Amino acid sequence: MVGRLILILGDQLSDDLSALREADPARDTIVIAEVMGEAAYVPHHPKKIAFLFAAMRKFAARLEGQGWRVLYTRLDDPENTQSIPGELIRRASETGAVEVLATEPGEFRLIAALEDCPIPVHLFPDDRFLCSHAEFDAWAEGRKELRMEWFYREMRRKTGLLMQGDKPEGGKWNYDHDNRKPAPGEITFDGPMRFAPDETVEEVLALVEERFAGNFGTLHPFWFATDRDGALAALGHFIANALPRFGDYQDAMLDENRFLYHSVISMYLNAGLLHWREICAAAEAAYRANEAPLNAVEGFIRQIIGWREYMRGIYFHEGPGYTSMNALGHDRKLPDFYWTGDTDMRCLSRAIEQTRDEAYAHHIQRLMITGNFALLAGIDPHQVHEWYLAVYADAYEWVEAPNVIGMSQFADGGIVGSKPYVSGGNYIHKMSDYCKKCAYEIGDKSGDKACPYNYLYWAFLHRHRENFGRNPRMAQMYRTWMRMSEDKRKATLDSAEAFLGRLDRGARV
Ligand code: FAD
Ligand code: DLZ
Repeated sequence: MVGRLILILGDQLSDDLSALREADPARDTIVIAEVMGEAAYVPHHPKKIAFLFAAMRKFAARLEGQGWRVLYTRLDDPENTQSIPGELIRRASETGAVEVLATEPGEFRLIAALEDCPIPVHLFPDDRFLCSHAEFDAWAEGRKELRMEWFYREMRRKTGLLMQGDKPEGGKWNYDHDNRKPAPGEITFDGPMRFAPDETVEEVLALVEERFAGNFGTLHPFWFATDRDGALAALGHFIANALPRFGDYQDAMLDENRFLYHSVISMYLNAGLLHWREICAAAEAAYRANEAPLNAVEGFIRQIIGWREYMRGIYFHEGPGYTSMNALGHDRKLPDFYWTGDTDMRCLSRAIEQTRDEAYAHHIQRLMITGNFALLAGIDPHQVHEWYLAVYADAYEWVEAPNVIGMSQFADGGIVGSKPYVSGGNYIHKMSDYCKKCAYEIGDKSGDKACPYNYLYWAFLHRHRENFGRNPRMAQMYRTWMRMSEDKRKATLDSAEAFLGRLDRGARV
């Protein structure tokens, strides 16, 4: 019988992959390939590239150890065609294979490329997720609004996680109102588990250093896990040391602490080194053993079976046009400081610096610092999307795009959110200590020294009054705006205009 090729992509590094289940080790050949087509379609952070290449090399060795025949292409292999379809064609001619089995990729771009491949590629559903496309579509069918909370309750029922029969544990589905404490003075968690580079990682670091030196992001020190055992250890470290306080300080931010009580496992989960079920089971077990409170465990599980699954559902439900949506008509260029951190706004410079150093920022930094600023300043959402896709180690379009185009930039016109996530500086001041070291004055609402978030916030509401003026969830803010004196409103709008002018001229802000 003629053998087939089994394609495994860089974010499909799971033993229990649908394409692998279909394969026969006696006749099929696995193809794994480091290619510029994937490594350069956006300028990925060097840590993200190194993480994936090292994890791909180790996963290939693991499969070989299990008895699979693996054809692995290294980036610097002279025969490398530098694209996934190109490698499939090359490997097919080497092996005589006439078809390819693959698990569905997480980006429409690559799905289309595989569909156009001259060799037939059979795509199997990516069932490493809890909710299939068909199940999400059925849930969405006929609903006026696709709100995450309702979807999440379905997923709780489906999994039985934190359930007492058909009732939610503790009587409530969602403990979010307990999860908004500002940053405490002292953090008792010293951050994610760090892994010293081994020989495979060192080899990849040298390659990435040579080939991707111009990309935004620092490669060293490189501390990510690059195999399943490491990822499991990092998960255990979080569950034992940080989960109990995850809920309380989920929305907090600190100038000197990059991780607070966050798990920092998204890059492992999204690459396939961890599975949602084992993560949620570990969190639930900590609750049942009285080692973590309900607000923390519910909040954490909600991120994974709620937000994560919901975002993927939205991406595939909305289709390839989603990333081009621009409901608010924003067209300003992404400021250069997103690539340097060179801004006097302390919160932005710190969030961007840590993104540069770690290929990581936690949710509130992504949403309320970099995302909030881009939305208030009217930046082109496609440029914002490409930035997020490039700079974070956990970024793939299926999860990044609904978070950016939908949740953060409201460019989808309200598919993900019922109102835009915008705030003035006061929210940042309340939830962080950035403002203490900022060159701008958080208490000033207009003028050269005022925190730009303050006046940009009102200018955004004013600019989009036709869109949001009748939104009941925003009525209070519009009433506050209209109660301000005309002089105050004018000073606010003038400050915003002057600031945006400076931004457009490329002046330091
Ligand atoms: P924790 O705070 O410890 O949360 C636990 C897990 O829950 C995460 O590991 C992640 O798997 C999941 N999760 C939490 N929130 C979300 C969410 N909104 N959507 C999907 N999963 C979620 N997450 C990505 O995985 N990839 C992205 O490219 C990405 N881009 C984002 C862009 C913006 C503008 C925003 C606002 C959020 C984005 N997120 C993205 C969601 C979230 O910020 C990250 O999942 C989280 O910061 C990862 O860090 P952590 O592992 O420490 O998460
Ligand atoms: C992100 C990424 C990078 C940087 N490099 C590769 C690669 O060389 N080979 C590969 O198979 N996958 C890579 N990936 C992950 C893919 O881009 C990812 O599979 C698609 O974007 C679909 O989610």
